[in-house]
Amino acid sequence: MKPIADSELIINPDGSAFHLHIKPEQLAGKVILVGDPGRVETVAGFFDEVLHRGDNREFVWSTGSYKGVLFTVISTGIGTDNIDIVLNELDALVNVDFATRLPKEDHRSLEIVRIGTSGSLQADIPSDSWVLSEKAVGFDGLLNFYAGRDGISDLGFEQAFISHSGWKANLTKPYVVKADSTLISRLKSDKVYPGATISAPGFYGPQGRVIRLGLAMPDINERITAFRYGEQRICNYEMECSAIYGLSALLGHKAVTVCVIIANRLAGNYSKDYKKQVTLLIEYVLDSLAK
Ligand code: R1P
Repeated sequence: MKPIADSELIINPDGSAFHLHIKPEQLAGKVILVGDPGRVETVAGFFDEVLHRGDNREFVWSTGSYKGVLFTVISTGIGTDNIDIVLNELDALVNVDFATRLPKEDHRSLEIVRIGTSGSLQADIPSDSWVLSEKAVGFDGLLNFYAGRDGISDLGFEQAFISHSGWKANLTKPYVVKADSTLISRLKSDKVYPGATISAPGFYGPQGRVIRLGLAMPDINERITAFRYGEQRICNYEMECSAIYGLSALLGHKAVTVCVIIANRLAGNYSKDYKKQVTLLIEYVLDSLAK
């Protein structure tokens, strides 16, 4: 097998991954992803001890122990384009030998939990509650660039959603990927609303917000709220979950997302103090994973 070329997997002179600036020995097996770089300090504030830290652009990270268990927390910034970078570099850090530039023979699987913020699309899921994303619906199209996309997407859900929503033919086809079932069972409790989550490739039009521009699908949010696939319904909008699930499924990692609802789109309201809930959710996730 030929080594992966310098241009395809860029390794910095200090031996760290190109964007993340993490070296293989600095990464823990349990990874917390957050969108906001400021949230990294909130997570690291729970660590008993910080062992490594670094930053480059929007990617701020810290590795430390919580109740004796090692975690790495990394900010991704906003959007699935950043997730493409984060997931591919995380995978390379554990599954490619940076010295020989060859894939390792033994595959290592990371446990990845995204702790995010999102907007509710259901009347009974209020601001300041938590949603556990059992499935992600990708409006973003990132997964369509990878071979194996149809093998991991729930094609029945996908087709039912396309028909129900009146999805426009000139938009990228949505994909639907499941979270890891073991992580779902560790995070499931009466504190979280389980359901499906949409990852949108934008905050305004792609999430049905009208400020001064009209929408290509004016009633898309009403249709999403009403959509059912068997017992399943779509609970919320955010911007990263689909690519995390899709790339994790293709690369052999375990992933789940749990988000604080910071706005209810039906009621038109916004949380007064969502950061308090984010901090509570961080502690809940760390405790659930450290057990
Ligand atoms: C938009 O304001 C951002 O907030 C949400 C969206 O997914 C998007 O990244 O999540 P985070 O709070 O984790 O960034």
